[in-house]
Amino acid sequence: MNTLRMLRVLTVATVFFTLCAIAGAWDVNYDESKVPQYTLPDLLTMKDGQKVTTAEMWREKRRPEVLQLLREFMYGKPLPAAPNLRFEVFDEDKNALGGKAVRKQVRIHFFEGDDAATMDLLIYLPKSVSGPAPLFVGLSFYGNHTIDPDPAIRLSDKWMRSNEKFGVVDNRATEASRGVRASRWPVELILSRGYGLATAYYGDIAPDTAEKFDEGVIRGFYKSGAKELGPDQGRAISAWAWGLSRAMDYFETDPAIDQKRVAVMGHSRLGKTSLWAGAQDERFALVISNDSGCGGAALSRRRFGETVKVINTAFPHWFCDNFKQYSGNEDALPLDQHMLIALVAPRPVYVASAEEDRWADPRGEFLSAKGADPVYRLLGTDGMTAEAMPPVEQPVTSRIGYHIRHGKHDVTDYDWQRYMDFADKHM
Ligand code: GTR
Repeated sequence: MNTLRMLRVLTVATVFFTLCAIAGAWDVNYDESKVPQYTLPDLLTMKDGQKVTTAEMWREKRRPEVLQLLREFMYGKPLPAAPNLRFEVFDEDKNALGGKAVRKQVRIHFFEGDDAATMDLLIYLPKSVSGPAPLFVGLSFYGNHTIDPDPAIRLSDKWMRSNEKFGVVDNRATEASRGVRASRWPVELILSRGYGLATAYYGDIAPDTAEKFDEGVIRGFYKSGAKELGPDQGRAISAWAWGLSRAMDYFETDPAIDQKRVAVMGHSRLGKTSLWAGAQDERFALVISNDSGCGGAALSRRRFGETVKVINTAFPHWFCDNFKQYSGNEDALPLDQHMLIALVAPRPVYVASAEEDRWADPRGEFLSAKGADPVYRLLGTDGMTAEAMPPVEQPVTSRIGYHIRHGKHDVTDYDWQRYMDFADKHM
């Protein structure tokens, strides 16, 4: 064999074995019978072994302990308060969407200085509601201008993942991006049911890449960026959740919005984010997870679909560095995702799955919602009334709500209709 040929064979072999190693290392399981036996940490037992028997004890002792565990080992400690927060309302139209809505756009300046991070909040409020309107708030993957074709929505000029189909060229949105994600944000349907909708682009807060995630708000606090973050400090998910709380800060100043009825909703990685935002910030009256999967509603210990190792490898910038020691080591976790959901108690929480979204482990999502039930009961609510996972499209609407719908990893009108039914009942 000549040298060139040998080199080629060697290269092909190296690539082949590397790919095998990755696939083997990830070893994704989709077989229910292969889900390992596991024991979840008991929500109502303190670290020192004491049993939590009253609502006060949950509130005063165990809740802070659980919150601390999730901060230290998974999502990280949050960013500090923003002392120089400023709201610049740069657009207001009392006759938007053909007269159905009031539209506002607000630039939230997180820091002083012209080139510091800002987040643009887009708000539609129903004109049919007299008095302050209840509202859903959520982050989007491609910017406010993608949620509706309304030409008055300011086009994002921030970094985003290039996407030919969505008109994102060289990491920037173009006019062709307008309305491309409208199917996930049925603005008129939401307004017709008497709710407002507010969105912001998650990349305004932290760009979603391992290389740049600190170029948004994180650098506003830590001048040399990610290098300064300790192993228990939050990264992108923590920053996105922090951003949602800053949106809430704005709502508190706007008399057209009912600040006591703000629901936080998110899909997928942004569903992990809405759960974490709602867990920490009790001003959110209702918390919704849409297909949030691993690191969101799904129990890590089941190791079904995406696992801790896969998520930490593919997205090293999402969770705090301490979480990486649990890659392939789930049984050692001092927490699991039922604890995240329990932090929302006694506020209503809704977990939604999709039948074909096995990567997100629908059963694991249901089981963590169910796992939070003892806390909800202790606090005097009906918790999760379903004993077992309900059939497809038969929603459970107790204080912990749940549905699994037909179809894929996505947000559909079916999901929104159920969220609004649930909000009508509980918020
Ligand atoms: C996937 C990731 C999931 C989920 C999803 C999304 O690549 O593995 O955890 O977050 O992305 O956000 O769409």
